[in-house]
Amino acid sequence: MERARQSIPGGVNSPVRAFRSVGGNPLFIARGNGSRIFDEDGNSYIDYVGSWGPLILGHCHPSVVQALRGVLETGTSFGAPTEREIELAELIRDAVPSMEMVRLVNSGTEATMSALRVARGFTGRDLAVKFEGCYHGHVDSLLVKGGSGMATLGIADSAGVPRAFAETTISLPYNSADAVEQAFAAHGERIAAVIVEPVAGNMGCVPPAPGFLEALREITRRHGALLIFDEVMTGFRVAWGGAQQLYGIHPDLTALGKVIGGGLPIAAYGGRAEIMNHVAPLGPVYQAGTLSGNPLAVTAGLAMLRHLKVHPEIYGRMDSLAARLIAAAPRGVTVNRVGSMFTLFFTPGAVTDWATAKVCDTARFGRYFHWMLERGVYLAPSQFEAGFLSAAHTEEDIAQTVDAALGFFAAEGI
Ligand code: KE4
Repeated sequence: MERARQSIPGGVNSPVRAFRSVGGNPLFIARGNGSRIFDEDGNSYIDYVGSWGPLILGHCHPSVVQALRGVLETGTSFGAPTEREIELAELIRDAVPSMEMVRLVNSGTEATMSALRVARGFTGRDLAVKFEGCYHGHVDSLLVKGGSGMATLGIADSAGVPRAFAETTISLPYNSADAVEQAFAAHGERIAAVIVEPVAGNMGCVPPAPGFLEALREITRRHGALLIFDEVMTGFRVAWGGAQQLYGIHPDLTALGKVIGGGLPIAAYGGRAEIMNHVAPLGPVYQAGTLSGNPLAVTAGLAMLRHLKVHPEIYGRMDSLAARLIAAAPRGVTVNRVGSMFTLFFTPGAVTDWATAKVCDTARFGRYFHWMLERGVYLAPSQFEAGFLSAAHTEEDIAQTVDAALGFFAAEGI
């Protein structure tokens, strides 16, 4: 860690990896296999981070490894169209019918940034609505927090974001359809899009309240704004067709990432053809990428998605294992779960938005995190993140995890 800090800010290439909110130094990981990761000291951990979602089949799944082996010596990148990019786009369209056209990019941030730009280009409007506690990558205009009132323009939540950028975003309480109505009443004709995590994962796992997504669909349609589902985390995770399949809502645009790359850098955005036809080279909205549709990443993504497609039973199995995992939670702890993504919140109250998530006892979460780590269980190093099961997790993994957690609850007297 000291050596890393000499060359890399905070010693990490992404802030959440630094263990800042739980204390201590991050582990340096040497390798992964199945449901486990191994640190440089040879310690083994049951992994509930899964690279923050991508590794739904676990580490080094044979189908992904074999597929990559098969293409390693055919070239790593050409900067030209390849057939397998079409195959991945077709597979995504098959799983997510609302994505009539798909553009591959390299990160979830690129996917949401591009979807927002297309929405602005298509509608000719500038404003966007997001929700507090939702994270859509480090897009300048989306790194904002809510203003004082429901309809006030956003305030930058990061240095380096110009006020003018922040003020193009209105940040509202998640699960509040009334707040969205108020924002549109005040700014409706200027709002290009509402972007939402259909199941929030970045304040911890927070499912949509009954009727919330339906309200977003109806309000945006009524005001001529677009509905963007940020399914970077939920895509192919909560169901084969993502949250939009689970809740039966058709957004205008969708952002995907994580799982579709099989652990390599791939993301995508897409939606109705009449909207996506505005993207260069067809239309006036510019978006590009040197490594977009990279042959190695596409190969890994195709292998993972094809495996998921022929093994739909994986979702049911992960669902029942996850249900067993969280059954151990005591009364003083609130658990939210959608399929194989879940969060234990150290608060007795329901967690339905950022206001109810942020009251969690984060110091207790820090103790929980380290207690579990010492017992070979690797959790997301923040109360405000989702945990993930994979197809590789076993009954023994669950039993070991539950045993360690029960020990913590007893030690803390909850
Ligand atoms: P990336 O640019 O990190 O690939 O994706 C950004 C993103 C967009 N949308 C959603 C719903 C996301 O969850 C993310 C990224 N998620 C975080 C963890 N919650 C990635 C971990 C990190 O930042 O290192």
